[in-house]
Amino acid sequence: MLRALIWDVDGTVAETESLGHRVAFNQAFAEAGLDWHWDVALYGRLLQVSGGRERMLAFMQQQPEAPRELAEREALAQRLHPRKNAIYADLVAQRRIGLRPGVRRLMDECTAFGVTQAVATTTSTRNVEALFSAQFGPRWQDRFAVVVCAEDVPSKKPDPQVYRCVLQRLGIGAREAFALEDSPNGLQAARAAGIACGITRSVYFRDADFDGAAWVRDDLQRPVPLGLAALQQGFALRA
Ligand code: XBP
Ligand code: MG
Repeated sequence: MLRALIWDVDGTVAETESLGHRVAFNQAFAEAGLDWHWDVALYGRLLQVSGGRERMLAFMQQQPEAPRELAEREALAQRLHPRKNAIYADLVAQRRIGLRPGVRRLMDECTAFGVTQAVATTTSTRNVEALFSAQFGPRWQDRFAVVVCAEDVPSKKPDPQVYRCVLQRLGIGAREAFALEDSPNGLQAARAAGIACGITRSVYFRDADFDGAAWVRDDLQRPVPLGLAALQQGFALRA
């Protein structure tokens, strides 16, 4: 029986990677006097690494002008990351990035039919707060029983830790949940936790391999199958 729908945030709820995080990284680099610019294609490759701080470290490994010592690179990433997130928070507060099609409808439908919702993301808490308060208002937390972010789990997707943590906090089994993701790393994380997962492909993952997904869609505009139990609960969602 479906008891909880678990949302990824970046790429799934909104196109935050291309329109938000990438832009914010570039601004943070420029402000720090670094001659680094992540264009759309490069950022797409860098997205193989989850986590903004980790992504910067992976990039620096291949940058001749990056600090040579690992400790220095880590210190630089540590310094840039909060600034990047502050820039990102400003961008989403201005509502420059909207929800992807069908997201609000599906969330509202879950609320109406009593399906618990949760968040499983590798982004920072502050980023979720910024996006969701801009889109849903100051009481956005009422929509979600559990929100697990980067600060809560040390290992990022594709590690299943974030999903295991959500299940534990909800007090439900993997087969009672359904995850929504946009990326192969996210799919892998959900599946490794034993959770069925539907894919709403974001711009960077249009051609990615989503083997093991319950279904793959370009967006959530049309009703999506969330399992038989959802139908029994009277969902407008269908297979
Ligand atoms: C999201 C991420 C995050 C964001 C940036 O992945 O990997 O790193 O790109 O956020 P997912 P931070 O959608 O799979 O959860 O800079 O706060 O890490
Ligand atoms: Mg994502």
